[in-house]
Amino acid sequence: MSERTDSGGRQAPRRGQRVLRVVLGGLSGLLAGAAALGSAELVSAAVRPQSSPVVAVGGAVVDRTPASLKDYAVRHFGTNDKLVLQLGIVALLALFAVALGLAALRLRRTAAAGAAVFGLVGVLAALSRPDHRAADVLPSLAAAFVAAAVLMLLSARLAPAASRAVDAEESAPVAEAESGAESAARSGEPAPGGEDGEPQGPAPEPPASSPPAFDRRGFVVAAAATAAASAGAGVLGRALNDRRGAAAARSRAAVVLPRPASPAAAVPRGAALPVDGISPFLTPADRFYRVDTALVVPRIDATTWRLRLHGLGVRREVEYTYADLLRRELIERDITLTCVSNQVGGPYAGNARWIGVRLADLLREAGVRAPSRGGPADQLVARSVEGMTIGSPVETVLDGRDAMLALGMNGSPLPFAHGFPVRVVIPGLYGYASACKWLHELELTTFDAYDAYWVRRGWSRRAPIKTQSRIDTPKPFATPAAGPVPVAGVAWAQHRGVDRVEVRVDGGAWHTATLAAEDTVDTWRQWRWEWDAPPGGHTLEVRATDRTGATQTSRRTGTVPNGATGWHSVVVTVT
Ligand SMILES: Nc1nc2c(c(=O)[nH]1)N[C@H]1C(S)=C(S)[C@@H](COP(=O)(O)O)O[C@H]1N2
Ligand SMILES: [Mo]
Repeated sequence: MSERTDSGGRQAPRRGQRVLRVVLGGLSGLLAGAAALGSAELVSAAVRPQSSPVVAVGGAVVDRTPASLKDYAVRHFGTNDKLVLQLGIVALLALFAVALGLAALRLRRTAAAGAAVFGLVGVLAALSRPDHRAADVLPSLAAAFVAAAVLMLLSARLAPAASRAVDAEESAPVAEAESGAESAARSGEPAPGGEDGEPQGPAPEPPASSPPAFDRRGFVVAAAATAAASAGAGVLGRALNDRRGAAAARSRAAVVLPRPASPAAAVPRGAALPVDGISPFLTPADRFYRVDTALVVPRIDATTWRLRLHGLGVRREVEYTYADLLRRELIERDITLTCVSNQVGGPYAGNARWIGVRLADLLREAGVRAPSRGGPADQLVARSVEGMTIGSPVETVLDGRDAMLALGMNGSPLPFAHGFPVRVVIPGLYGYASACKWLHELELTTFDAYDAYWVRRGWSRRAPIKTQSRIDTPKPFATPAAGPVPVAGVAWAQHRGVDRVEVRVDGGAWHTATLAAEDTVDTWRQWRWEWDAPPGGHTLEVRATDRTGATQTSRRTGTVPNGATGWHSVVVTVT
């Protein structure tokens, strides 16, 4: 196509017009994106919160995240990893929307088709989720349609006057701007005649002081209407999604946990050491680490929740309601959970008092036998409402430890973030291999036949928790005063028990730390060592020995595939 040269006198106002059009083009794109998100939010309220495109795309990204990257995200963003991911998706969406808006100035239909393609990404993401339902594609479809429509609407207002007149006359599809109309649009001159039935022949040139080359008023009205409608749809959708959560919250508020038939012994008085900065022996629920792939915390109504138990060696498939479980004999136990993604010295371990149903009882009632007793299934796969799968050895579940379906945490029904209404807790296994939250199905199968979610992403099939110890105080780079300095922290070796903790300074001799009283072999133990600290820079190191006699190896390994090893060390400057 031919470049045109403006005659000098008209250049300035025209450049202003052009810049304005470009800015408004980008704005149209952003508005189309906002309208897409708003309508998606509204439609997702009718389907379910997880079907929102940002959540679906984010979930699909999480699903495709290899072990090392997941680990990186957990390490650097912690529980904010999901927020970072969603902000990233929204930022990408905004960039793409601006690009589409600019493209629509020239290639209106092509840009609208681009919006549709973007919607398709949402559709494919929704369909790729492990727990997808057909209706999950609806919010993305709505978003694509709305985005395309808004883009057409707004960019039509930005079209040069001549082609706009045509748009106004025909309600037929807007002329695609690869025509003469488009080069005219760029040069600010009227179209020499377009394809889609536009009048041929030169139109009168607007004078230099001419009114805007496009429909400013029309654009402002359409843009304002779009902004208002998308904000309205978004707010309404959010409100409807929240109301859905309210029924779940009511069902949780109505739960009265019965007294456990087998209560936990009181925590021994000596289990908690009076040291500032040490992790509390029992971790309050609101300070308990959270690691999961759920971009939206599932809010499940306990009154409609069901648990299905089936698979290899199950005599007859069973279904339980929440009330069924509450009516059963409950056990109460203190158990320390640990995430396999916890770095040496990291924060992803927590100790809570759990109330629940003994898992072994349920399995035995259903006819399940341990592999060592001839049972055909060696893997118990727990599936959550949002599609997480977690596989645990049947042998371990039935070996007498307090594996349970937990209903309560620290005396209250499970918080939503920690799995309400029901989660699995198995002492001694990392969370990804035991602790399924928002449980919805238990299936007996074999490790040969099925790989659970994280196993498919490079983590080990079987994952007992490694013996670890952590220095809670002093903190890294602390500057304590010379003299007695308490060095203290926690050590864990779930289901084996912690036997000894030792501390050394600057690679010198190991000193045996004082261990707090043991609650159970399934809980961590606090420890403390009094250091007579001389001035200067020093490195403190800790290591634990478990009841099998095994001492933590000094060899530093990363978390993938089955948990980090190495000694935690802290560098301080004594003043
Ligand atoms: N449904 C579901 N359950 C899950 C996960 C998950 O992503 N989804 N993450 C597991 C992992 S990796 C860990 S370490 C524990 C963490 O439990 P918490 O968040 O209650 O501390 O939950 C496990 N259960
Ligand atoms: Mo984990």
